This record gives sequence, C-alpha cells and structure tokens, in this order.
Amino acid sequence: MTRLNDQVQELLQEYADLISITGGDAFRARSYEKAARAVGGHPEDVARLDAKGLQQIPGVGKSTAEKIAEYLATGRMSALEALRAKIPPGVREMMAVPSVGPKRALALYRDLDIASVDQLAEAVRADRLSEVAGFGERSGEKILHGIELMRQSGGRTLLDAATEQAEQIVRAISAVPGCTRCAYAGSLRRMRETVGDIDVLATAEDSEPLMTALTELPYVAEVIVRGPTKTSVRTAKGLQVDLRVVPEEDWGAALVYFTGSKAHNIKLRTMAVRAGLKLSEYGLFDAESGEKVVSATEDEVYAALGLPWIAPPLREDRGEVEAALRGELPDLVAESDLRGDLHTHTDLTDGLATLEDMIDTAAARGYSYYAVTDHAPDLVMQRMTDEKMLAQREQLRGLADRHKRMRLLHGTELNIGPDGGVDWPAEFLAGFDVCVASVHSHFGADRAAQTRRLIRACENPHVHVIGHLTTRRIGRRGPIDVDLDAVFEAAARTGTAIEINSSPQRLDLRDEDVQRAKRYGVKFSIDSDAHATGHLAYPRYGIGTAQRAWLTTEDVINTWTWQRLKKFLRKDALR
Ligand code: DGT
Ligand code: CA
Ligand code: CA
Ligand code: ZN
Repeated sequence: MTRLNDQVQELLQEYADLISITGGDAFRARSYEKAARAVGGHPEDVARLDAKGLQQIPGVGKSTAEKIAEYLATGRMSALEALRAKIPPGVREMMAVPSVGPKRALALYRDLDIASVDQLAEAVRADRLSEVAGFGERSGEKILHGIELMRQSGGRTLLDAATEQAEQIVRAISAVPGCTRCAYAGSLRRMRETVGDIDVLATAEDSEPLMTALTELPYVAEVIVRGPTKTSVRTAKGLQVDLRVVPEEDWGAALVYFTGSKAHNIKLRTMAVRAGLKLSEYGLFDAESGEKVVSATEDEVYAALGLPWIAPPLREDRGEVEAALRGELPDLVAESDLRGDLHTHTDLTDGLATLEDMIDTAAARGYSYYAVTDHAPDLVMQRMTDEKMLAQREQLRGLADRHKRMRLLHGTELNIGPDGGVDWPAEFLAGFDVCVASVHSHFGADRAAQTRRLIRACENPHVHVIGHLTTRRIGRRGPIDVDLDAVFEAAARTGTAIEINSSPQRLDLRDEDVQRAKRYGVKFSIDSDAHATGHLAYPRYGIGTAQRAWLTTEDVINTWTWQRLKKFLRKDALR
C-alpha cells in the first residue's frame, strides 16, 4: 500500500479544511479536497513522481504539486503550517468530532468563542448552540454522541494506519547492524480492529544501536522512555511505539508474552506452572532450579506447555487453549485463500478508478473472479440509472477476455429501503451476476423495524450478500440497533451470505458477531468495498476479523471455486 499517498491525502484534506475554517475561498478549498482524494486513490506512489509527474494526477495543479514536492523533499508543507498556526489546537480537535466538521467548528469559535471539545460539550449542555446559525434542534444530541464516540475510541488507531507504521518500523530496525530478528507483536499481531500502541520486538546482542535507531526515525516526535531493554516513543501522529530487545535464545518466550493477549498469557502461565515451568516476560524457566529453558521459537514454548502453536488472532482466551488441547484448532482462512472480491466500485459511482484500472489491479492479485458492484439508484447522490448500469454491463462483457484467468461478474450494491425492499424490480435484478445489499439510510430506525428490514432483504431471492450489516464506522458512528441473532437465522435459512467488509474504517461485521453468526451456519464474503485500486488490498484486514472469528475456507464463499460459488449464487433455485 502507498502509505505516502495516504499521508499526502490527509495533509491536503487538512489544508482544505483549514482554508474553509479560516474563511478562505470555498472554491480553493474544494479543489484541494478533490486533489486530496485523487492523491489518496492514485495507484502510483507519489514518492516516485517529480513536479511534472505530480501534475499528471487528475485534480492536481501546479501549486498543489509544489506543496506535495515540498513535503516529499523536506517532510513539511509550509503553507499548511502557516494555516495551522492561525487555528487554536482545540478548534482543530473540534473539527474532528463526527457531526461537527470544519465549517461548524469555525462558526462555534467565531460566534460563541468555543475553543475546545470540553467547552463544546459544556455549551451543548447549557443549550447555547441554538444561538448559532446552522444548528438544528437535534444537533446538540448528535454532537454529544460524536464526542462520546471519539472518547470511546480512546485514541486507538485503526488497523491499516497501525500496520503500515509498524511495517515501516520493523523494516528500519531490521536493517540495523546486529539485529538478528524483528517483528511486531501485541494487539496488532492479533489483528484487533484497533490498536492502543505498537509493540515491536527484536533480538540483538547489543540493544543500544537498535534503540538509537528507533529514537532517530524521522517520524518520531517524542521519546517517552529510553532504556537498554525497552524504549518507547511517540510518532508525529501520536501513536506510541514500544521497542523491546531480548537475547536471541528468548525470542520465542518474549514473542508469546508480548503478543498476548493478557488473558491468553494468564492461561498459559497456569499451564506452565502445572508443567513445572515459569513463563514471564523474561523468558521460560524451570520452576525448581530457576534455570532458563531455551525458547528460540514460539513452537518450542507451546510445545513445552503440551500445546500446538496457536495463531495470534485466536489468542484471546475464547476457548483456543481448550480447543488446542483437544486437537481441534480451526484451520484458519488466509488471505491467499481468497479467489475473488464481490464488492467493489468504479468511477461510474463514487469510486476513483476506471473499470479497466480496477480490473487490472484485481487481476494482478491473482483472483479467479471479480465483481463490480456500483451503487444502485436509490442512493440518489450517485445518480445511477438503468441505462448507465446496462452500459457498464456491456463494457464489462467486452472486457471478458482482458484477463484470461479472471472471470468478470457484473453486480451492484443495492440499498435496503426502510421496509426491506431494494432499488429494482425482480426482472432487472435477475440480470446481475451478484447483488450485495446494504443499509445506507434510516440508521435510526428502531430495533424491530431494523430487524424486519434486514430479514426481508435476506429473503429476497436476488440478494446474495448483505453488505456492512451494522453500518458502524469505527470511532465515528455506532452500529444500528438490530436483533443480530434473528438476522443470522434468516441469512442461514435463505442462503444469504453476510459480508465481512474489509475497509479498516468499518470492519463490519465485527469479529465476535461473526463468530456468533457462524454458529447459525451463516456463510461470509470477505470483500474490499474498494473505491480505489489501492483499496483492493483491504481484504488482509477483513481476513484478520475472519481469523479472530475462527473461520475456515468452508465458511467463506469467496474462497470457493467459481463452480461452487455459482451454485451458491443461484439461491432462488434452492427453494
Ligand atoms: P493494545 O495495545 O491496547 O491494543 O493491546 P495489547 O494487547 O497490545 O496490550 P499492550 O500493548 O498493553 O501489551 C502487549 C502485550 O504484553 C499484551 O497483549 C500482553 C502483554 N502484557 C502486558 N501487560 C501484561 C500483564 O500485566 N500481564 C500479562 N500476563 N501480560 C501482559
Ligand atoms: Ca499494544
Ligand atoms: Ca505496549
Ligand atoms: Zn460499497
């Protein structure tokens, strides 16, 4: 993934926000916003482009290109820093509250002198918001909810940002002379949906050069503690990184310990005691003599406890140790098992890339089938029509031989209406190879209505997959209120798959609910919901959720051969 593109996207987006918040030209703000999205979705790494090359990106003009080039050369964007200096940090934090945004943050600051999130919460409770234009009756409630969500996520970092940062650091530390092993551990290795901090583990005889290298990384903003066994730093984005360096012979024990989870560790420690051993962050020891037992690999540690190796996503003390003892650990689905993607978008709706570019990128992933599922007409802002959809189908059929080994499927992402109906009548739906159906509206409907709505969508013979079932956005929007068990029952009964949406902002359905759905016999589709070519790599995160839910290839329809998937997609023929 092109991490630098994402960084530049964020900076340009912030620049656009700051232009509008400081009362700048709305047109300029919009054009930077457009450039931000274009850079984020650009398939080529911006680091490899010069000023001319940058201007080839649609929406990137001369002055944007100059700003990007400056950032690439110096790590700074001076125009952005100048604008930042004009805004109190508290106001910038307010902009990040879901349902506030830059314009309203500015209005609150200008009209009510509110300059922090705390002051904002206070003003809502004192009912002062009605004095400002643009704040309706329920605004206060929504803002408090947004602040709540922001605080609940408690500064945790999304999986993609954390993974990219951790990989960058592991590469840098591995390259230090004397470093013999290096990997990340902690919740990130367990593929939790968000991480509190990044735990990096390394082996070396002398830890000194490794610790120094960490503190000197260009994106490290602050050194929290520095010691011979552990050094903690904070990155420019506020993410904490702990680096621990251990002797090579302790690698296995240390990796088990720092991968966690705490609950899994506690379970292992009890087993160690029974085996006459002691397992701690300092290694594996004989309990009686206190002598160190060499534990160079995780395999050796688990074997000493009478266990097979347990995959990190399972290490949550949710029955994995018991299953391991019975020899019943699941054969977990892996990213390499995926044979296709069943939920993707193009620039016909809100995607950034053309049909051809998406298809070419998918083919390079080695898929044997690939579905294009642009939005259906009820999502009005996407301006879909029957004609456009049919024209896309023609275009897609015309590309059938472009990649000999990848079958192209024409699909759509339908909108599940408030009563459970979808965009098109049965005859039109029958023309698609695959239909994903998702909730994109009426998030606030009550539990009974939401449940009925989703069950009805499952019962539609043309709906194959329910997309991002709960519609949550991690740290920004909570899940809809729905009786999941009733929906799982309906999905299993009707042969409707439930999506594991791999977008790191969604990861919907979440791991524990997936595990519960599996008990009903529900099948899953691990999809990217890609809106740009780079997003086609997202399934690595959805796979993390699937592994944490104990799924095997048997549970995941897009690991199946086309022959088998084809039968599953003929759900109406089943009844
Ligand atoms: P996070 O960072 O909040 O997303 O979650 P983790 O699991 O990465 O937790 P972290 O960074 O505090 O610690 C990394 C691992 O170290 C953790 O998964 C297990 C181990 N560990 C930390 N503190 C304790 C403890 O008090 N007891 C035990 N048994 N293990 C611990
Ligand atoms: Ca951690
Ligand atoms: Ca930690
Ligand atoms: Zn979608």
